[in-house]
Amino acid sequence: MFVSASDQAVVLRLASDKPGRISARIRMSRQQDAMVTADPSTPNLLILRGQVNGDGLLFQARLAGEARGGSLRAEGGALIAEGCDEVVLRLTAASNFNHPSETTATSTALAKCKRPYAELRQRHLAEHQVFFGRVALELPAHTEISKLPTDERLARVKAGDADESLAALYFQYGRYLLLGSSRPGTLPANLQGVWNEHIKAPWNADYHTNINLQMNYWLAEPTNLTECHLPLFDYMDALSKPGSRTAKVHYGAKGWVVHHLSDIFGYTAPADGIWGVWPMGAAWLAQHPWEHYLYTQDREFLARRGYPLMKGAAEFILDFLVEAPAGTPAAGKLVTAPSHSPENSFRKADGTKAMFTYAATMDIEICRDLLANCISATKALGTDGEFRQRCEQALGRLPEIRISPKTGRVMEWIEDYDEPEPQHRHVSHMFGLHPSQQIDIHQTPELAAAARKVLEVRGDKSTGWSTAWKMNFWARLQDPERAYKLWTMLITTCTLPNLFDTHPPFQIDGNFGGTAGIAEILLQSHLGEIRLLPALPKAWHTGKVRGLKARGAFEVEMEWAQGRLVRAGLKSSRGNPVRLRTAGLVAVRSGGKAVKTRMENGLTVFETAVNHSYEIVPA
Ligand code: FUC
Repeated sequence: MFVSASDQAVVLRLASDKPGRISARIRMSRQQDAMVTADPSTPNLLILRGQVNGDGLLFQARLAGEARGGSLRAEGGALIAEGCDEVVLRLTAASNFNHPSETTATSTALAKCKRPYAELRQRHLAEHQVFFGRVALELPAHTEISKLPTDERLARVKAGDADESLAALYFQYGRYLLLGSSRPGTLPANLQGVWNEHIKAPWNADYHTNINLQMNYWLAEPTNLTECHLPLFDYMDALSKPGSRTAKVHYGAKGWVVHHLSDIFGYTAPADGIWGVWPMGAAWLAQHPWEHYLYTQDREFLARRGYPLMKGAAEFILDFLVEAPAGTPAAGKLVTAPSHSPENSFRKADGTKAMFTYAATMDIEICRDLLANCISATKALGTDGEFRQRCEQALGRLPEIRISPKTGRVMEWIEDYDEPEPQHRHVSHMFGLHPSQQIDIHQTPELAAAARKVLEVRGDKSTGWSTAWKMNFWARLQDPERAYKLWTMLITTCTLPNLFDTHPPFQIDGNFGGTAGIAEILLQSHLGEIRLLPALPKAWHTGKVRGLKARGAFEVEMEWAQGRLVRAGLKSSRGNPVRLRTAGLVAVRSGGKAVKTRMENGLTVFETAVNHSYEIVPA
């Protein structure tokens, strides 16, 4: 059975090695809101027709059976196969969400996938492998264990046995899941990807934007699935319209805003509870088109799609920021208000619990990220000088990230409040460490040390996505064994037998965040540097990877043994210069010749040419 993107159908083949042995009663069903009938005008066709809750979206599925040998007939809402050599089933489905008619959509799709089974399968494989085959990862493997079924491997690891290549499988599975839930032209991956099994899904299988939706896409660029990122931009385009209405109605502001949850019907207003008053969703999402540009260097995309989304999000922020009054810790600075640090609370001086404040650290970090990215985008495009100036002025007036004199930790709020829940799963003020780069072990070591203290107190044990995020934090802090510990916790405490992440319940963000974390352990490329094997744990002492992407439009392969780089290959598709951070000195060659390098602050720097490959070996 396979789900074919090229033929937009689920295809299932039932066969036997002996003739005439396939007899089956084949049905379609849904718990509610749908009816199945055989289509009287077409042989061997079942149609499921339904409407969500009786008044929502219309949906339909068509199941067509085709038999070789024996007999096949539709009877009482089922297909009855008797004594067949083979039965092939083709299933198409659609709703009227993005089709004018679910009936036309399903019947057209069915008419299009008439090809023989073998051809459908071949087309499916060819299409899939274009994406999937770009990346290969090998970690220390035990051949016999690698052959065991995944649930058995997981059970062994949960019992404390080593199985490093399970991380490689998990990594590829994460890529597979993104490919299966975020192909160009579809909706982006929701909280369950596309694998929600409930009528009423946890959190409505929607798009939460205070971590979850963004985490779903952290792997898209580094793991070479840039096309899978595109549905997110379509979704952002769609949200930006209702989002600009919400900005106007709720804040009297220009631009567009999204609060902590959103859905495919354009929900952008505050929801759920007081933690819903978090107008930073669009500003955080706007990091994604910029990242897409950084990895691809596609200026056309930036000009046409990326920058307009970023600018709209920044216009809201520029209107939303207010000057903090005299006598406050941020007096004269531009701050967000109201503000809160996603879903966390603090204790006020009188001992009561509160959620609202102004200038929560994450807000300011998101604003800094967005404004800085907009400035870079206007420079890259050579446009919008006036807007750039507005961004520059605001950027210069944001409060700094503060370290608590009391605890030595990065402060989560503008004041040094006590925390009623010090181990809260959200670690929002670490946005500056990852996915942003305002806190860095090499470039801002004091902040990095203070971030470390935050993570120590937050603790390692948490829910699925939170564990995955912490894995990325420790990779950024270049602490290999701690990143590995978080990986081990992710796989042993937050993973279901089919490798789905569990919050609990099943939530796909942890899979995607964990996959991104594995990439982050192997390769980093923020702050204009490329870092090879920045957080390689002892257990992954020997391995190989190819096809990872680095910002600046580079593709990287690496081979390592006994924890040391043996060689790396780097393909430059846009001819950008490389600034390389490696554990020891390296030599660079291209086309059999030595490439001239220079050292700058411990980095190996060299120029590259468009579509040239470079070999990096320990000197
Ligand atoms: C955020 C998280 C929850 C959950 C939900 C879908 O609000 O705080 O833990 O993951 O999204």
